Amino acid sequence: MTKLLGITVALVVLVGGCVQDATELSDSDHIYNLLASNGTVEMRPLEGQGEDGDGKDGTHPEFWFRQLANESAAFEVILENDPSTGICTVTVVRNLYADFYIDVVHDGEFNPGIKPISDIRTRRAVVERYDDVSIHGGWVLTHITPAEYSLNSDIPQEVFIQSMKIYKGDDLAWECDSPDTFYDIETGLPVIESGELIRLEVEVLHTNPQYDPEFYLYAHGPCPSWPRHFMNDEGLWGDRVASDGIYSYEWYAEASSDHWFIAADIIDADTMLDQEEDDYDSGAWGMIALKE
Ligand SMILES: [Ca+2]
Ligand SMILES: [Ca+2]
Ligand SMILES: [Ca+2]
Ligand SMILES: [Ca+2]
Repeated sequence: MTKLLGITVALVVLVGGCVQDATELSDSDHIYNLLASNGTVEMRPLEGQGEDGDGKDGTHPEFWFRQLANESAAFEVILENDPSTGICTVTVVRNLYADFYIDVVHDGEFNPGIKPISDIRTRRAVVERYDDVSIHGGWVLTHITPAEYSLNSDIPQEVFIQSMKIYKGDDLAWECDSPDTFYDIETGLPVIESGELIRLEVEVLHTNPQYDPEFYLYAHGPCPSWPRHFMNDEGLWGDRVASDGIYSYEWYAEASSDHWFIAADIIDADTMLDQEEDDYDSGAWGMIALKE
């Protein structure tokens, strides 16, 4: 049975004038509080500035970035089975309202158009209840899937991420070819050390290509100078084989005080080639990468 949880976090609840302590919360409340406090389930909004691409031949915008319009901490948790069994699969859903600033006029001036973004971010998780109920009623996070970013507007989504691989040097450190794949949070997440040579390889799908290039693809992560860099299939910047459908970006991981979030972010060329039309079309996958 599927059950929707409220979006308000309540560590103590008032019932009939009495304050109940955390041990009287329901399993649903405990699971929500666990997920609200665990950074591993974070789904970052991929906002802010970054590298635009080569920027010189006029085929890329002069500037683009997403700016959050309304980012509350609220999210929705859908329980996929009865938590009384002691193990529960959940879906975590978080909306994203933002503006897509895009400037395609290469005149050295920032004179953008703005396209509205309405996205939904989804990831699934497995939680298990242990005997020690002192924290979150005994509920512990054990597995997560990647976060998947999809359009939540009337515009049909035509661009999709199909796979992600993270290499450390020449060694494959993490891979995913379905956003429904669960990863053990102790042993299955990518772990990255500052200064390591990282390569992200991505495969994508465009269901209705109209332009050449068909889309623009970006890596988000602990990259140099900007948190976002253009990915290519032209044998450049770490791309091992040109024109094989595998897009790449390679970099030395920047230092960070927090865990990283690595995402592959595809934007339709139709969105990127003008700054007037209300046609934002994008998809992304993102995964937490633990700091070693
Ligand atoms: Ca301009
Ligand atoms: Ca390639
Ligand atoms: Ca367009
Ligand atoms: Ca489109």
